[in-house]
Amino acid sequence: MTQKVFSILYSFRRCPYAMRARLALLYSGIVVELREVTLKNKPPELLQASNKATVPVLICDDGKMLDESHHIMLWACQKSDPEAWLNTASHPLIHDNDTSFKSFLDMYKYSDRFPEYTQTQYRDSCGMFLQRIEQSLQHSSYLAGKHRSFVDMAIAPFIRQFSMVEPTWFEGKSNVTPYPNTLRWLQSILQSEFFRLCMKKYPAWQAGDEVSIFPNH
Ligand SMILES: N[C@@H](CCC(=O)N[C@@H](CS)C(=O)NCC(=O)O)C(=O)O
Repeated sequence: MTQKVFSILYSFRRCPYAMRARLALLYSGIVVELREVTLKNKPPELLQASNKATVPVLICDDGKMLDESHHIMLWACQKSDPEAWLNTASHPLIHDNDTSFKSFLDMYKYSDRFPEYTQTQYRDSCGMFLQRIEQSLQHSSYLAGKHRSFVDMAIAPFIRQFSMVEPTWFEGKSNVTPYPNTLRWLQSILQSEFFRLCMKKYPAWQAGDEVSIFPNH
């Protein structure tokens, strides 16, 4: 009997890049072997596969290795794209998310490591990007129209991180919410069954462990 060979995803549950990769795999109906990584103690198999030493890394069933989350999303959608997500795969917001917004987000999250400015100043710097998201969502439920697509899934994990730095402020519990459309959009994604599946917990993997399958319904 031949054993089924799955693609292997090295992942870290809370990493926004790994999240977007898992979301795309889920959307495309691709089942993978998931190897949950501890970032402080990465398995040698991951380091051998990619010298970038970041997650996510996908070892495709044909042996190809992908170590950029955007490429993993594209690979999944090229296999199966029932809602035409690929139409928004080159959306300019994705590039800006991955470059300037991500840098400001890190400084906002870890403002104690960047004492040149205050946390609120870093939050304001993130605000330039958030305003664009907010505007895109003014007349539509999702970033590129009525339906969720590639651009929403590529960006939502990062906005989730932003929202978690000062949740009371973001959700408007202390005053008014600064980004009401973004809050509504984010909540609809985070509360979906789809996202819940993407966030299921897996124990840290090491060689010799039993295979863990993603998604695990
Ligand atoms: N450009 C990469 C970035 C991936 C990335 O930076 N992932 C972080 C975790 S969120 C990581 O693995 N960092 C390495 C480390 O913390 O040692 C991608 O899109 O996949």
